[in-house]
Amino acid sequence: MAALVNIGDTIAAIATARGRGAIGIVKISGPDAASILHRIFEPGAWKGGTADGVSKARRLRHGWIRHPVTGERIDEVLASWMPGPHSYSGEDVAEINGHGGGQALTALLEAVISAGARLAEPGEFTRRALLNGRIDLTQAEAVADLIDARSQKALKLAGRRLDGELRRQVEALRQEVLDVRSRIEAEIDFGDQVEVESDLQGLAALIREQMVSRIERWIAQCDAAKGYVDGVRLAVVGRPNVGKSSLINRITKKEKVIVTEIPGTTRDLVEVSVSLGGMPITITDTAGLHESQDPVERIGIQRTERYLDECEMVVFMVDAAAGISSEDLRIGEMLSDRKVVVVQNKMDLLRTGIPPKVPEGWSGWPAVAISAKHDENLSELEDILVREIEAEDVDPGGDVVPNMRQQGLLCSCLERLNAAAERLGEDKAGELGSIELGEGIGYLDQILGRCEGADVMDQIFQRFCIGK
Ligand SMILES: Nc1nc2c(ncn2[C@@H]2O[C@H](COP(=O)(O)OP(=O)(O)OP(=O)(O)O)[C@@H](O)[C@H]2O)c(=O)[nH]1
Ligand SMILES: [Mg+2]
Repeated sequence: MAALVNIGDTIAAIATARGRGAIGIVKISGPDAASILHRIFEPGAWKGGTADGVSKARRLRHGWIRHPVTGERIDEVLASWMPGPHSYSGEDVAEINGHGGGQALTALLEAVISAGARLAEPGEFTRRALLNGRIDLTQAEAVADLIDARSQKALKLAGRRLDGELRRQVEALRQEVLDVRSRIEAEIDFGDQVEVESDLQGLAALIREQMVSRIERWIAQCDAAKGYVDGVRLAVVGRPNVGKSSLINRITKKEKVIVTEIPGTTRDLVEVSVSLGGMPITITDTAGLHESQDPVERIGIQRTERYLDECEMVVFMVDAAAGISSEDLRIGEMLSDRKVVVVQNKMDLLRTGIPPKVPEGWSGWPAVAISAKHDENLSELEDILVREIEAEDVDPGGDVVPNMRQQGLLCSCLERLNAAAERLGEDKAGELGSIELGEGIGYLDQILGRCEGADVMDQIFQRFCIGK
């Protein structure tokens, strides 16, 4: 990525997704974008068209791409060029709309590279937009978050950061912290003089009431949105043979995992991704929990137990027909501090149709009786899962919500601001308070992308796909 420090060259990449598709786009950005396009573009005999190539800015032009060395015609395309600074990267940009499909696009890209462009690094078009001042770091990150969005809500949250609103709010906060700092400095310098009223306590209160509370709200909103952004991990656990794998197959509507009447069928953790209520969910099938002598099964059980620490929610499945056993009670105890939904499976085998009463200790957990085999009550189960997951969610309304990186920096900033407020409450500790505030400002600067080293930027842009 070191090459990125130099943005003087011209880069190119396939901008559309890999695989079959009606249209695919190769994007070129840099000072030679137009000349590279002219070199390989042969205008079509369009009625009313001119033969001067794609000279008109921001107009699609029909034509052909020829390989600059072999002269071979590669694809029939629509091409355009957008002179900087009014382009995505802020540089001269050319775009070639060819036919989709891996081979056609690779051939197009190869022609562009042969004509003098360099293959772009991940996120390099966006990084150039940042370096050219067309967008700020919060907007650049919003682009990556938008592309990575796993739910409609995550998409909306990223969209709100795309227009720079977060930058404006963080900048406003930064200015307020800076103002407080200047006032402390003034106290330190002129504190002995009568004109300056000594009010370090008042400044501490101002930090707490105006700034700390705002950052805390941001952090809480990030936590609330986490499920929508990262997805929720959910494990299905229970004794062997209760029907855990059957449920996974029902929810995914595929024969994803092996189901047999032999207890101990599942040994590995098997993850599947589904969307419930617009939320991305990873459901994990696990090995049945019991005392096992089988060494392979025991490893599976250990993995299940470890995984419980990683997931946000547990579907605890029992066999309604067999009744609640002492093993179920043991598993229930193991789950006591988890977020649990109890599922009583195999209700089709219940002659009475009434599932066994759940033990006292489980009464805080929502319970539902289903038949995974006969597809009964599964939508009720899904409703309960969505409700339980959403119960954690606080709607941020129209607010901008920072992403995970920004949240981490806000947490660090919060610590420093709290420390500053504490210092200011102490006798003659104005200077220390000012240092803490300075560090807090440093974290806000990292959100804004100011004074970031190349390595930090590399890390941020590594998340991007090539061609963005
Ligand atoms: N009658 C009935 N049988 C079921 C139901 N769900 C699962 N079964 C059967 O119960 C047996 C075990 O099902 P699995 O889904 O493999 O159970 P599991 O909990 O994954 O078992 P392990 O992987 O061994 O822990 C299979 O024969 C299933 O067909 C149900 O709702 N009703
Ligand atoms: Mg299984």
